[in-house]
Formats: sequence, structure tokens, C-alpha cells
Amino acid sequence: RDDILAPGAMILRGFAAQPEILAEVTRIAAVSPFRHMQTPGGRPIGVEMTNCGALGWVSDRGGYRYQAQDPLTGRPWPPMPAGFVALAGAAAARAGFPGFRPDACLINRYVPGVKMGLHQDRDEADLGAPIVSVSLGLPATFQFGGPERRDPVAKHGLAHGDVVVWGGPARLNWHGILTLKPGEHPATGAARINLTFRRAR
Ligand code: MD5
Ligand code: FE
Repeated sequence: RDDILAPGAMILRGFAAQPEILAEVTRIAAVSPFRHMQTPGGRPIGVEMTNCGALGWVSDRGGYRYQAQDPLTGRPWPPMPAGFVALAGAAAARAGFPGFRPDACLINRYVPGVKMGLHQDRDEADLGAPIVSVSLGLPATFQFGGPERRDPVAKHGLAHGDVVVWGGPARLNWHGILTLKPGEHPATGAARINLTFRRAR
């Protein structure tokens, strides 16, 4: 029941449905709240974001980057829970990338009407490390393209507990999330939460 999207990209269905994950997200967001960051062009990003771990992904008028401090609090991001490190490492190993040790976890919150346009993840120093993505709450449709912007995209449904691992030849593929449809999920209410584990440096 796991699907291979491309060489190096695999969906592990239901790999992460433990309620403790959302309890940790609530604890993290109590310290470093979800917020709308700004694009380098000065527009608000529709997805609300926070981070945990040694480094967090931020966007503002200065560009996209990873940094150790939360710009909202001026303090370090909350530490990455041990259960998150273990989950991301286990998912990566299952997909063929043993030894993955994330130092950054971006937490995205989508409400109905919000999307993430097609983009590449290329702000990380070590493009040899995979990315592990955990979907919680409302379902979403993931768009998965190729290494070039013009490559055709395939659509895949992602449900609560699904984990996707991207590495090797798929690491720089274009991807996005279609506009979230209205709904309610018992675990998250009217929202989708995505955890994106990365090796930023
Ligand atoms: C999400 N987040 O569902 C997605 C999941 C982001 C982002 O895209 O940048 O925050 S991560 C999907 C991903 C990561 C790395 C490579 C590929 C997909 N890919 O090759 O398709 O909020
Ligand atoms: Fe991405």
C-alpha cells in the first residue's frame, strides 16, 4: 500500500497517525506561534508556519533562509522532540535513506482556501539528504512534477498519517499543494498540518 512516485520518492501510507505528534505541535506553537511570513516581494504567505529544531525556515523581505532564532520571539526555535527525530529517521530508512538526521522541521498549517504553489526546495546546504513530509488532518492533493518547471505534474491524495520521503533524483522536483477543500477532521478541526523534516546544514 506504499506507492512509489518516482525513483527516490515514496508515500508511506498511515506511517504517522500517532496522536502524540499533534500534541507536540500544540506545545511547539505555544512557544513559537504559527504566523504568516512574507515573501521576499513583501506579500503574505497563505500557509501559516512555525518551526522546531536547531534551524527554522524563514521568509521575509531579506529572502528565504534557515536560522536558529525565531524572528517573532527572538529566541531559539523549540527543540525538535525526540519522537520527531525517530519518526523522520524511520521513514527515511524505510524509503532507502538510512542515517537521516534532520536539524530542521518546518510546520505548515493550511486552512480551507489555502494552497502552496509549485516550487522547488533548494535552500538546504546538503541536497544529498532526503526530505520527510508528514501530513496530518484534512486531506490534500499534492502536485508532483519533475526537475524542470515545465515538466508535467501528477496529482496524489495525501491523508492523515501519510508520510512522503523525497530523496536522490527526486530531491529537486517541482511540487505544490492544491487549494485545501472545506472540511473537518477529528484530529485537527478545519486544518491540515504538514511537518517537513530537512537537513538544512
Ligand atoms: C506540504 N510542503 O505539504 C509540503 C510537503 C514545503 C512543502 O512543499 O516546502 O514546505 S513537502 C514536499 C516536498 C519536499 C521536497 C521535495 C518534494 C516535495 N518533491 O520532490 O516533490 O506542506
Ligand atoms: Fe516544498
